[in-house]
Amino acid sequence: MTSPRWMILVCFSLISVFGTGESLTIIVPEISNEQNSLPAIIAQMSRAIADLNASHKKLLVQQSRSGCNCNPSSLQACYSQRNLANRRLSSCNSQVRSLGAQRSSLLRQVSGLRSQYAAVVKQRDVLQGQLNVFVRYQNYGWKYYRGSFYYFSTSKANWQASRNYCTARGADLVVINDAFENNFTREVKRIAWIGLYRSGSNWRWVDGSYLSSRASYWAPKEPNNSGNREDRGEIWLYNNIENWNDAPWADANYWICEKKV
Ligand code: MAN
Ligand code: CA
Repeated sequence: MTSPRWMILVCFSLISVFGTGESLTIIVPEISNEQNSLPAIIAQMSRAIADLNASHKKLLVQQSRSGCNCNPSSLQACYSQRNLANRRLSSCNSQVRSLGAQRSSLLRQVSGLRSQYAAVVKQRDVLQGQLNVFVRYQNYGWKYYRGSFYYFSTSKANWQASRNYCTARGADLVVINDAFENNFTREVKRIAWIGLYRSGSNWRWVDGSYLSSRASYWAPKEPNNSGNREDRGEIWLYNNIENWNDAPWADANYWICEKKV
């Protein structure tokens, strides 16, 4: 393209070479040529400007679609939106952390509740078992007293046969542990076998324990091992607190069974 500046430059060059006198005749046709082409140049430039405007518009559209506008006030709005978004994000993060902590605390609570549940189930089963025992002995007609069921026999047998009757029913001959139980068993008002036997020079109960002097209720002068053949304990002088006697195992007596529950 030929620009006016370029033409002026040509003019000065021609003047300097040929002098002002004769050179004008050469330059004038050149200028008039340039003048003729100006409208075309202007049209061309107008098209270029229109193209630029079009592409600028396009870019602006693209920019607005991309959600960002580059003019200062829009940028300011963008920054404040970004700051707001950052604040929301950090608040979200702290909520996530707090929820995580709540979750682990809840998980701990759940595992605690699980073990409590297991313990309660275990207790329930123990209680159910005890209840079953209660129902069974109640139905046999046994008497409940202070944690045990008792059976007072209505027939007589030797000590071992009496014991066998009790063990066949999940019980054993009575073990008398204290004054309450002693008084309760005296109510039989009969001579009756109890779970006491001589082992060498010691007296022992059928549960394996040794007779304690604190809970011993021999009648006066008993045990005397009369005839050197008395090796089992019986309720004898049942009207007295101190009522037991030692007697031969083969004697036929009533008996008392006990089942601890
Ligand atoms: C008397 C006392 C008792 C003994 C019986 C045996 O009653 O000597 O100690 O056991 O006889 O029959
Ligand atoms: Ca005796």
